Amino acid sequence: PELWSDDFNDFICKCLIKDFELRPNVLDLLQHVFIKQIVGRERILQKQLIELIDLNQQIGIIEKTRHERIHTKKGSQMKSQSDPDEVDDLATLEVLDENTVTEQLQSRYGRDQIYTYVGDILIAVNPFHKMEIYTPQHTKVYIGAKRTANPPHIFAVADIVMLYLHYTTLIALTSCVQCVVISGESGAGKTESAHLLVQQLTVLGKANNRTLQEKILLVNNLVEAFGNACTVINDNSSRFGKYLEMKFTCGGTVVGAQISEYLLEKSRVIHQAVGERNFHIFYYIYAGLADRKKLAHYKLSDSKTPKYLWNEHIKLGPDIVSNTFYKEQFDAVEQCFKVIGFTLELGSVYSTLAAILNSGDIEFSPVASEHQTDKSNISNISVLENVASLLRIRSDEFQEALTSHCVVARGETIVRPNTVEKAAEVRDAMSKALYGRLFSWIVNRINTLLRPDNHLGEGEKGLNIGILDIFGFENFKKNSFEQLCINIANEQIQFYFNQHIFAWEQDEYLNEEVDARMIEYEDNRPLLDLFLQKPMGMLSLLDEESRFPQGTDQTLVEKFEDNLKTKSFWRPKRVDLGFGIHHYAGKVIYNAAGFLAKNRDTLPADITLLLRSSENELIRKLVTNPLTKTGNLAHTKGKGINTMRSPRTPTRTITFSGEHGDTPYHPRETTNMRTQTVSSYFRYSLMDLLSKMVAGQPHFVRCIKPNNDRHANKFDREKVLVQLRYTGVLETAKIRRQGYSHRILFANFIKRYYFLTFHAHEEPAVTPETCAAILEKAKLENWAMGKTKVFLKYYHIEHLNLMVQQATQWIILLQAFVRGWLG
Ligand code: AOV
Ligand code: MG
Repeated sequence: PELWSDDFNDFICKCLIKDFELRPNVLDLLQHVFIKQIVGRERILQKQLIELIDLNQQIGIIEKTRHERIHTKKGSQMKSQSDPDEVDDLATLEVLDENTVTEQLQSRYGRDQIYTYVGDILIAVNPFHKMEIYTPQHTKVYIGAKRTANPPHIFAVADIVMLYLHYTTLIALTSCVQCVVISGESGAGKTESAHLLVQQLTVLGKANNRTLQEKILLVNNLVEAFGNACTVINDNSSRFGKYLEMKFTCGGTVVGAQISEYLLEKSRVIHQAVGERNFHIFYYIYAGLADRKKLAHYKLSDSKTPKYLWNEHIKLGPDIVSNTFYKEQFDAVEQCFKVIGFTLELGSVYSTLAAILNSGDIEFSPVASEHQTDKSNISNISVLENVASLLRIRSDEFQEALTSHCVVARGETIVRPNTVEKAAEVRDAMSKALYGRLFSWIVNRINTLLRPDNHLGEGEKGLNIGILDIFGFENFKKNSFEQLCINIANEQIQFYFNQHIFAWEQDEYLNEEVDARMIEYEDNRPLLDLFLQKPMGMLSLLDEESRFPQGTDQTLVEKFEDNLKTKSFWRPKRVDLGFGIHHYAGKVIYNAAGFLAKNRDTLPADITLLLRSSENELIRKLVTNPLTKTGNLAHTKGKGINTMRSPRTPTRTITFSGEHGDTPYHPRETTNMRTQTVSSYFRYSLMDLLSKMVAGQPHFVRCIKPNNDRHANKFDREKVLVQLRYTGVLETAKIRRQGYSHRILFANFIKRYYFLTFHAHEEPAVTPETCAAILEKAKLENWAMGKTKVFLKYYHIEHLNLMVQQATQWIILLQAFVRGWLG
């Protein structure tokens, strides 16, 4: 046929597709037809083509051998139990029980196969040692390869996500947003997985702009220096939730990134539990500034460790300032700042951090006088002056704001003294607020610097891949308000997973009258209600009690006990202020001490006003500018924010929290400091996050922690089993084997795939028969037809998508080469 005509494309397309499973044959053909003719004409082209063919042949060979082992073109081939060989996909196991699944994971882990699929979900077992599976060669091998062609890998997830993204460019059928949800308990490997994904996605996103690629890679490092800390579970534990969105043009080139941060654990700034540390950045800056002989400039001393950094291990300054790792990290963080584009503000950032460190050392003493025992004084005025000079505020006003407060009564302003405890509270509240706002400011600044606007054409919305990495489920010896919030967030993510994997899918079988067995799964909805319902949920009760001036942590726990009548909540005996919750991931005993104060989280107006008068622009910004989130607030406003629609099944809704008509608000957008509480902000944050996720097509990565000791090569069966149970891995495997994870309207299916079977100019009728013809031609089995939709298994869609991709890729390639060859 005539070159570049529709018929020519059809011809090429068909010969490629026909031999899809035997790609080397196609390559022979190519070599035959093209290389011979190129010889002597275009040496460079020839070389390139051979390289490409080499690469594809390599992939093709691995593909062939692997292929036969797992999925054949007939679909999923079940492994028999007697087969000692491991499977890459648990959904293909013939015997699906806890034992077999754990055994599989264990034997794979023993062979350093940390990744395993459960259908389209990736399980990652933390190796706790450096693995040689993230090299540039691995990057290459996983690009555009069929999933079964290579061992399971996080890079393969990146590829699939990208593939989905490309479809949105071809035909805007699915949502333009892909969303990778990484879950698992603390220390399971979520943050590492998120890094690896971003790494692979920047390669796939062909960032032609090297600096942009570099910037995006550094974003995680930067925010983690400020938002991560050492806990007893994880030396690099995320103390905030992070949703990183990578932005792409419709052509698939990465052009920017945006981060949303959720619920930073600010209390860590002023206090850390036994065996834990403050946020990394404080140690980095302390050591880094010492290294540069700049401690004095920032009013720090190398012999006297700031109190906020004290813990049982480190009491002495030299331990930190001589730490070379910290120094290197400080240089690295500064490099991140500079590459991303922070410039003039760096000095102010350091001053703010130094001011926070110094604040912790301000001490108060009671003023001994007959009448006023509740008054306090600053014991070390020089420290206070240091903080004032770092913050560029007046020290006399600062002293006043710490040791007294204004009350407005009957139109009159009265100044009341602060007790020593109260003054220390104000000091700590300021430190927490400054840090929290600094963190948000950094995130906002990154978002401004990496905004994709300049790279997208007029009116071009672009495509979007979001990666969610939150703090994992935690159960310490002592659990406080922070753990409660963290665990509620995980509970919500688990709920979202259940909705997607089980509830919505099974509903559709009923609606479409498709015969499929229903899978039982653990529904954690009652638990979410326990926390989030209004007015009687835990967070509402907490807010209510926080509003009572006479409320105490004791009255709070009593209130919980009186109102929360469910098996999931109980009061353990012999634990003062204790209460227990049976979470999806296990039982946790909380201690309510400090709950009310932590929830109120008030920054006195006097301090705010004082900071607003700072001569430092950054400080002023932190307290005046409403730092709006990147979150799409408008999107949720007005609608009744608590119910979100599933994009796939418009009739289903997912309930987040509270009653209908609740109005979300952002604490930083309101000036009324009295009404906001951490829990109401938390509720809003969760909603904001979920509204983003629900709008996208999710992909799940489930991280598993093989042991509690962070040992390499140690697989604690019991530990793993518990995680498999609570994450519902077994049920997931069952539904992935029996169910149909993809449901596509006939018309959309035909629009997307007809050219695999029909001529480009043909217009096949929108009927189940046309769909069946396409599926049969692709040699797929085990699909089902509903009333309006085609029901496909996860591997069907992979197969089809890859066919389309290969076809289009090769067409483009051939066209390019022939064009070159024709001269
Ligand atoms: P997390 O994000 O799930 O915990 P991390 O991603 O921080 O857990 O992983 C904890 C540690 O496990 C890392 O610091 C690494 O030492 C190790 N690790 C995890 N994944 C890998 C991997 N693929 N290869 C090598 N080492 C790995 V938390 O943030 O605490 O919930 O709040
Ligand atoms: Mg983490």
